[in-house]
Amino acid sequence: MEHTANAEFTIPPQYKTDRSSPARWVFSHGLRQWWVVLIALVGSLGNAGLMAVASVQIGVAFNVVKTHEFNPAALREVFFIILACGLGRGLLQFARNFGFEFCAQRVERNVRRELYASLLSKSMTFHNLQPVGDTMARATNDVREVNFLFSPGLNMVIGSLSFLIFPLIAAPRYNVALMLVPGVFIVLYFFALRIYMRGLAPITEEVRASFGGLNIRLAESLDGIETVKGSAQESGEIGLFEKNITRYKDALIAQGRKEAKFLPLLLYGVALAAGLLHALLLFRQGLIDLGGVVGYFGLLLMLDFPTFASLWAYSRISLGLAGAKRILELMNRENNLDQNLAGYAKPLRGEVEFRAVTFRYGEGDPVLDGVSFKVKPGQTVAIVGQTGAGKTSLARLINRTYDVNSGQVLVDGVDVRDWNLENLRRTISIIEQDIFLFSRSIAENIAFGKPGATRAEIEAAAKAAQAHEFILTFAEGYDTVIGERGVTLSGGQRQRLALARAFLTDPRILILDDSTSAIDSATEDHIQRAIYAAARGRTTFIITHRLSQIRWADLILVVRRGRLVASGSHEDLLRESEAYRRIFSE
Ligand code: M5T
Ligand code: MG
Repeated sequence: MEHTANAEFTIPPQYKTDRSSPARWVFSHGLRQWWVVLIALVGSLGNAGLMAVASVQIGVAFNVVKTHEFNPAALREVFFIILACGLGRGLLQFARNFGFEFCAQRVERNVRRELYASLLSKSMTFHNLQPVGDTMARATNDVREVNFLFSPGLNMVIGSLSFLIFPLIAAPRYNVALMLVPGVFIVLYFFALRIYMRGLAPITEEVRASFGGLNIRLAESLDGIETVKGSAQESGEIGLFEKNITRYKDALIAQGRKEAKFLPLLLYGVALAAGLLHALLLFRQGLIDLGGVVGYFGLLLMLDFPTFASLWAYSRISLGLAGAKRILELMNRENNLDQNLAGYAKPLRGEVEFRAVTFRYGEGDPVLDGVSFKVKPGQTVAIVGQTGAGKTSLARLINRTYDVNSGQVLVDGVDVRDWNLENLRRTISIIEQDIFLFSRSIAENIAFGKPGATRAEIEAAAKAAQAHEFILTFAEGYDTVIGERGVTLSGGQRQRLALARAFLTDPRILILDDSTSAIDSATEDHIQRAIYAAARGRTTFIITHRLSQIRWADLILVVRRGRLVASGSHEDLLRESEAYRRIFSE
């Protein structure tokens, strides 16, 4: 079993949705918009009803014209009814389209919100395993498919289903027997639809999945564009991309082929012919009049809407459900959230202890094995060791980015798993090996952990972190937006911004993962001073190769292949540890 910190922060849900199946989930979102859906339903049914009335009236008009003595009053009446039906239908169609469109847009927004909140609450293990490109495809296009499911999907489906039932309802007006053809049509229609939808589901799922695959590749090669170019692999990457687009194209063609074989198209033609024949036979027997034949045929023509609209409307539904399935799959993965709200939440002093900690990523070999040490509040600890020794991993266990597999990590004598997670993380700052900056202004980047910090606070933090000077070299100073107009920062500058961030949030425990940066001596001096200032008054872990930093640490931990091979002060270790001496002789 994998031990990871699933406990992240819950963002209060906007409302509860039923995540047990894609259809139910979509339904539970749609139901939230019940009043627009109601408008849309009234629009759909009303529109179809008025269409039926108009068809019947055409039959009436036929009878009026056919009789020998001309009756202008009767004809006028028919005219006004048909006119009223036409105007009424215009309004009702508007209500239907508006209702479904409105519903679709609101559902899309709510789905986005739900998915985003869910993604932010996932553990690091989840994000490490889940390709960004795939997540992006789900968060953008699959969400869009859910929108299309409502409009035009459900709009056309419900609109056309209304057209399906009115011929059946209105036929007995002429003769009960005339229910036969529309009745049989409906039964066969649903039967054919069921088979069609079943065949379509795997195809639309493949359409969505291949699109996801396409995005994974795209995101990865753009993300790694420097590597791709640096090793002249452009044509190889294009070849791989080609494979992905071809797969997507094939899926779409399969969908088109399936749609083309849609059976109701055939049924419709047969129904029209059979219905007309049936009506004419009844006419011959004197059971209905000629106006009846015309009116009835007009009713049968209504079946063309369900037939033709369903050709693509049901693909929209199918694609929407396939999209919903992928979104749900993402949200439902790993939902055993345990953020331990009831957990320990006292102010943190900064004592850290590892007790026989063993840790591995996933099912791999142990990355840390039997690590034990204890740090008093306010001490500065240097973690040294060769690359891949497990230094970064060790640091990540302290704030529960990951959980141990066995043993314990204690902060202030309390197992980190018993801490209220938000409380724990708020007072522990990790400055990662590669520092991420948002495409926002420098000031906003510094204030990231403390929204609402004043400019004076931000500047004070930047000064303490030795960042003030270089920030002022930018034309717009603190308002310089990173990533805009080519503004990027060097490794050393990033590090000082991250330190400024830490000064501002004033954590009790500061972890600085600095093992790979190689910096010129002037900058080194700046950073040295910044770190020294940052370490004062808090427990500080520094992962570094720089002797100058290691020297003044209160405690040095020497990690080798996941094991703690020595610990103590610089002098002690120089005297006692062969492994420690070796690090400096390299
Ligand atoms: C220790 C493995 C890595 C190495 C070992 C971060 C990370 C690491 N590993 C994973 O399998 N998955 C991961 O997400 O764990 O790695 P580390 O802790 O990053 O080592 P380090 O910080 O001491 O190395 P460095 O190069 O930063 O000095 O076997 O494969
Ligand atoms: Mg590292």
